[in-house]
Formats: sequence, structure tokens, C-alpha cells
Amino acid sequence: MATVAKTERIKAFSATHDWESADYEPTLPVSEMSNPLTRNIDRAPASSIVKMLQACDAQMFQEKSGAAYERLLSDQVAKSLMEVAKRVQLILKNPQDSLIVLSGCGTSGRLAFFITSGFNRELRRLNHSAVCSYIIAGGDRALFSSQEAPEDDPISGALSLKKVSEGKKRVLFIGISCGLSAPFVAGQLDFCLQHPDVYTPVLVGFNPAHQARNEPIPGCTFTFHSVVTKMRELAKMQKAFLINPVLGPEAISGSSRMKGGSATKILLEVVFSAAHAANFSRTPITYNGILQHLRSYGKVLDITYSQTEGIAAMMEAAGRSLQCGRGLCYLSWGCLGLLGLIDASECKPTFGADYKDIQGFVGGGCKELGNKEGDLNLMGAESGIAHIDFLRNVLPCLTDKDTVLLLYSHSDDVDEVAKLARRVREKTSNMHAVYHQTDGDTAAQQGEINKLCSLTLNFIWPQATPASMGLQHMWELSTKLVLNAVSTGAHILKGKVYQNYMIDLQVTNSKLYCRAARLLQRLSGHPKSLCEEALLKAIYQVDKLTEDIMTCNLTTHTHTARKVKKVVPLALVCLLTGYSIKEAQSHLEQKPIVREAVEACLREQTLFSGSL
Ligand code: S6P
Repeated sequence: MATVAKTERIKAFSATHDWESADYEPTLPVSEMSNPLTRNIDRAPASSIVKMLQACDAQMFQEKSGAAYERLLSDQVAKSLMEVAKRVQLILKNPQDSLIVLSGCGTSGRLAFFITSGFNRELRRLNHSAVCSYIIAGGDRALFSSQEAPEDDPISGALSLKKVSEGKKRVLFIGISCGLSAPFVAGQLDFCLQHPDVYTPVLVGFNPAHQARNEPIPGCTFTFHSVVTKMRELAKMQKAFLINPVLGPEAISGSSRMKGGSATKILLEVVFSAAHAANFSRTPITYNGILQHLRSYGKVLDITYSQTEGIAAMMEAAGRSLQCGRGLCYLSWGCLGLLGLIDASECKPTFGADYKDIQGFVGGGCKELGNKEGDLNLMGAESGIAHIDFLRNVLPCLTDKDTVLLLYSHSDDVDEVAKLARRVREKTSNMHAVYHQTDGDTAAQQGEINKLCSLTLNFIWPQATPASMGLQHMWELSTKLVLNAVSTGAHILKGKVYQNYMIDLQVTNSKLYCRAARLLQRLSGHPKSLCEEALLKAIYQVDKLTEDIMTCNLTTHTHTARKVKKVVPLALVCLLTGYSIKEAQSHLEQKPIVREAVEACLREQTLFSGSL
């Protein structure tokens, strides 16, 4: 029995066939599949990691005739974007009593905030009233720190939408859930469906509709899947909209902050830019315009990844810092700063990272970002996010073992960049920069900053940008890709990824719990029930599950899991070796590189079953 399971596993691991074929991981939605391109990413050198990430990102723009799924550049996607852009334009034209709400959890909520702030800023510049609002599960704290639990709460989703749109007569609600899975967003969409006179729901996500999550949501009569089914019916009459192109599996399985986040940014920017141009410069919203705009983002990928070697060098530097228990620090200015904060906050749930491993700082902190709840006292122990917090809390202890990354563009206050760079350079020579400029524009201090840095990725963007595509948007996507690559790669080099799975993920909501249980099944070959048992033992730190534990609900399990480190590796070692929790813990302490600990156990198990 065990040998059959093992053969199956080996077969699955060595499978190289296309993720689009019907028999490829048939029980998983695309957003949770493992990407055949990155199966060996955990053993690859930095330069190959970057190339694999590039290949995965390129899948977003693949155009396949007769493909099983809709893609980013599909006809239907462009048409839906046009329709939604027209709704946005209507609200711009007649803003009174109207509102656009963008909402999501984790990265999706952070991007809701990012896009909302950018759009409102542009409207205010034109003396137009701000028509956009954002909601993030868990409130503003979740913008810059990992808060995964509120994702499971559909009631709070619906209530927050009700509150933000109080008194409005027309609301365009854009719910973002890359995996079509977050109960928080399902609750909001359901609320919209119950009040069709006011709300028009739009869903952005990256699985085909039939793969929407269909697990019961405690206390609710709907599932994400049932909400999507209703929306599909309404979509036929343009009373609801679904924008759900498939992007191909993430480079690190389930890490939707990567392609999912990038595509969210692309799609919503295309919608808002088209509506903006239609309202303020009378440029009609056309199918070709939308398609051309979408394609221009493909060029951002080309320009960004043309600097593979530089990205790999930064990844190596960051990896070395994490390997010796030191940190990576993003110091940034303007909009790029928010991307640094977002990237840093995502590493906690994805890789079980400590907040000090990767930290982001932006000029004036919250004051500059304009979030709803103003200054945030982030997580008590965690430091603030302004440069002044960096100077106070981080700079004094900085050494050559830490990596600092400056993120800026020629439209930022480059004097300030130079000033801070000088201070950092006094403490560490391990400073790098990502700098965006347009063809022909250079900042006087740039030469000095380059000299202070051991490496600068200098992106020079063509002046002649398609009118629809703001330069700022290009810089942002490019920066996002670089940061995602550096932080993901650094954690891979630290041994936090096994094959292309996040082996040390946090188990802090129902999606992550199910993902963890599935991973244990896949790696141990044991049945689901046994894997869940092992997971619970690791969460509660016991060798025998009590009646009390068994009767607790999932929320209690995920709440308890917040306090335990290395839950999944612990459960896996127990499953593979039969060790007690204490023994497994000491095994993991002896082999702090999680990937190596897991591999050692898998090897022992193979030897053991081979000798039977
Ligand atoms: C993913 C990230 C998570 C997700 C969040 C929402 O890399 O760590 O925080 O953004 O779980 O997921 P979704 O599928 O609803 O957009």
C-alpha cells in the first residue's frame, strides 16, 4: 500500500506534462496547482530562479487558440473590461450618490488600496471628487502586516461593504479573490446580489468559474461557488461581471501574491485608465484600446527581466542575509514604497518569516500613504514604516550582513535618496538600488547614489509610452516583479521552499489549513485523515489528540496555529518518522534549513521502505 502511494508520488513529481491538460492535478483549481516549470526551483542557482520566474510570468500573456481556459488577452476578458470601464465612467460622469468599492483579503486587499489611492489621487489632481473606496479584510493593519484570519469572515465582509456605501444609490463593487475562494469576499458579493437596486458586483480572480471554492462557509447558506453561479446568470444581462482569466499556476504553488497580484494590478489599471481617458479626454472605450493596453504590460515584463543578472545578484545578497539570520530592508520613496511594504508583509504567511526578515519603509509612513485609519500602531513590537522609524530602529544595528534595497525613480526627491543612502553606506556596503527613469531624464545625484551602491538596476523607459499606459504604472509593475523575485528567491535560498511548495507556510486561515493538509498528503503519501491528525498535533503540540481538540472548530485551530512555529514541517517529520512532537522539534532544530530537514526524512523513509 505504502509502496503504491510512493510510486504514485514519484510519478506525480516527475510529471512534466502541461498544466492545462485535463489529467494534470485534476482535483485542484489552477491557482493551487504546482507549476511544472518550477518543480526544481528549490535547488536552482539564483540566475535560474529568475529565469523560471520570468517563464512563469510570461504565461500570463500566452495566447493559445482553442485553450481550455480564458486568458488575460482573451476576447471575453477584453469585452468584460470594456463593460466595467463604462460603468466606472458613468460614475465619474455622475459621481453624486455613487461609489466604486474595491475589496479583497491579503495581497488582494492591499492592491485594492493601492489602486484606489492612485485613482483618487489622480481625480483630486483634476479637482474631481474621489469616487473610489477600498476595503481590506482585517482593516488597515492588514495593509502592512500579515492578517490572514479575517479572510474567513463573510459577515464582516458584508458589514464593511454596507458601512462604506451607506447612503449611496449606486455602487460598483469590485471584489478581488485570486483563487475565487475568500469567504470575506463571498459575503460581500452575496450582499450585492441581495441588493441589486444599488450594487453591481464585479469579481476579479484567476480560476475558471467552475473551480470556485465550494466548501461550506460556517454560518452561511452560500459558498463562493454558489455566489459565482448566480453572478454568471446575471452576467448574461450585464447585471454582474466576472473577470477571471487563467494565468497558469504560480511559481511557488498557491502564492497568489505573484502572478495573481500582478494581474489584479494590470486588469484594474486597464479599467480605470480607460474610464479616466473616456471621461476627461473623450477617448472612447474600445475593444482594441483595451487589448493594446493589456499587451503593453507584456513589454514591462520584457524590460524588467532583461536585467536577469542584476536581479539574481540582489537575490543572492538577500538570500545570504536571511541565511545568517539577518534582514533585507526596502527603503523607498513615493508609490514604489507601498510596493515594498506589501512585498515585505507577504513573507510572513508565505514563508513563515519573521517581520524583521524583510521590512519596508517609505518616506513619511502612513501620512504619505493616505490610508483610511491614519497612523497605525503596527503590531506593538513591530517598528513603524516611515524612514524615521528606520533611522531610529534599524540603522543603528545595521551591518554588512544586512541587505538594503533603495527603490526610487527620477521623479522622487533624489536629494533625499542620496542623503539616506550616505547614512546607510556608513553602516553597510551591502546596499543596492532599483531606479526608474525615462529616456533622456537623469537626476544629478544619481551618479553619487550609484557609487554608494554595490549594484543598481537602472530601468530606462521609453518616453513614447502608449497614451493609455502611465509611466508610473510601468515602474510599479516592474518594481513589483523585482521585489517578488528577490524576496521569493531569498527564501528559496534560505531553504524555505521544497520543490515548488511553501513548506513553512503559516496555517492561519481555512485556505491555508486546507493547503497545509494537502501538502502533507502529497509529501507523505498518507491518507487525508492521518495528515489532518498530524497537523492538529503539531498545532496543539501534543502527541495524542484529546476529545476537546477534536471538537474545536477550524477557526480555533487556525487561531491556535498562529502561536506555533514550523507547524507544517513538524507535522511532516512526525508523519514520516513516527517521532513524537518533541523529537520532531529537536530534529528540526538540528537541521534549521527546513528543506534539508524534510529531504532527510523523505530519504530515510525511502531507505526504510526499500529495505522492507
Ligand atoms: C498570497 C497572499 C495571501 C492572499 C490572500 C487572499 O500570496 O499571501 O495573503 O493574498 O489569502 O487570497 P485571494 O485568493 O482571496 O486573493
